[in-house]
Amino acid sequence: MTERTLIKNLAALEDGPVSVSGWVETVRDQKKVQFVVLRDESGAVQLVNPRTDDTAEVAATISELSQGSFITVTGDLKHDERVKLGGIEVKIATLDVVSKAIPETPIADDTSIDKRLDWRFLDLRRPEQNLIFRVQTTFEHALRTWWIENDFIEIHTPKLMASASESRAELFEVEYFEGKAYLAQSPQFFKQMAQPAGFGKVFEIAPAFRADPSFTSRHATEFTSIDAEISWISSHEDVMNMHEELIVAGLTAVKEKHGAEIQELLGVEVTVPSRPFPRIPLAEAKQIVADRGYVVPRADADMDPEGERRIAAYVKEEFGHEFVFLTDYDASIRPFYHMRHEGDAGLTNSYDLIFNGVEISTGAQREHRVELLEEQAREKGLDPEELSFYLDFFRYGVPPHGGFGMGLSRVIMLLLHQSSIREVTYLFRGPTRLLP
Ligand code: AMO
Repeated sequence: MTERTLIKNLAALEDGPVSVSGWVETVRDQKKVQFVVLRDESGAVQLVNPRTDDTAEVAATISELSQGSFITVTGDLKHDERVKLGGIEVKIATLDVVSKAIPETPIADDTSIDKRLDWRFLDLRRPEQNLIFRVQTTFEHALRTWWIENDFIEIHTPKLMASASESRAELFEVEYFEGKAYLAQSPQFFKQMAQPAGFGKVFEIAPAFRADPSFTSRHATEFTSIDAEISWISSHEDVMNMHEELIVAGLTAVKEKHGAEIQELLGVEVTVPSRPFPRIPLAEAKQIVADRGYVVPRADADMDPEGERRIAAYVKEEFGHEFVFLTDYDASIRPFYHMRHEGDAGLTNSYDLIFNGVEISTGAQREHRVELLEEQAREKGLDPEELSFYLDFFRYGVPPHGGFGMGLSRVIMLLLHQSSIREVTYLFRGPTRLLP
């Protein structure tokens, strides 16, 4: 038997016998000839069956063939420039229906996202979706490669926690034998633990959970968090430098491997950003958008989504850049573990990274002096007793350190100009979605 060839590899073969397997995308059942478009994980090809006495059996099978069925076909590959789909065609010799699909497909391309998610396994058959997850694979692989080349250690922190990892808000509580546990909102405390542990530089790509009841295009209740934490920094500037290098490595790989296909299927040009990315202190950013006609609602608050869009538009116009670091956030809107400015305790050594108008990441230098850390925790209404396991990390010697957390699906959404993280999450989790 001829071995299976992936459809993307057919074009490089000479005319002759081949075997292909995949699912039926379309059937054109004509009087004199039948056409089937067959798709697999790598592409699509046209299969042809001229109706003759010899091919009557195959013809009958094709007439019955439902869209979506998985089939294996052997036949003769022929290069023919007239064939629109890739200039090749397979003339069918045998057709084996391996798994039949119910003929009425529950979704179409114009079905609402919510219904498409109900049938995600069918939705994912679209070539655009397949591309999104190949891009994600390349992006993650490039980050990992960069980290490994730069001597980072990969860690896997537990997702079952005894206490909140970010704040008491948006916390999932689960029964845990006689007591309670909480799902990790981020690996924050335990990636920091690697610093007194003497690991130097660490990273993790893992799930994080937030009991966030909102239905925006950028929030999920479970998401993949990309985290890094490094020792011996002088300020958050060092964290931003590492963050930039990593993003450049990720997007360079994506552009090289998928740039042409992303342009063709999604109409998006991938730009590898130049370094350094623009940096604007938050207060200045708010002033810039105010001068351009939009006042961020609360003076003491974070940028709101409209503010993020506007500052991104300014940066694009002014610097031709899709990324901007907003820096030096007020201590009042940052967690207790962020280090404050030397000489101005109202500001933190922290940043948010905005990509195409949406926050993708938060980073900071951490406070490593335990007395200050305790004081800042108390200031935020936290009980140092409850945090004692964390505060202990800082009592036995610890280097200055910092890091960031970045939402994977936000990066992919903004990179590929998708309307929602639902489109780029393999299986989305939200307040009303636990299936499939
Ligand atoms: P923060 O809470 O800002 O910071 O989260 C970091 C990044 O994670 C992503 N993110 C989300 N993505 C989808 N759905 C959500 N509900 C959601 N919440 C957050 C965003 C966000 O920018 N420990 C700090 C990071 C650090 O300082 O190292 C933290 O978790 O892309």
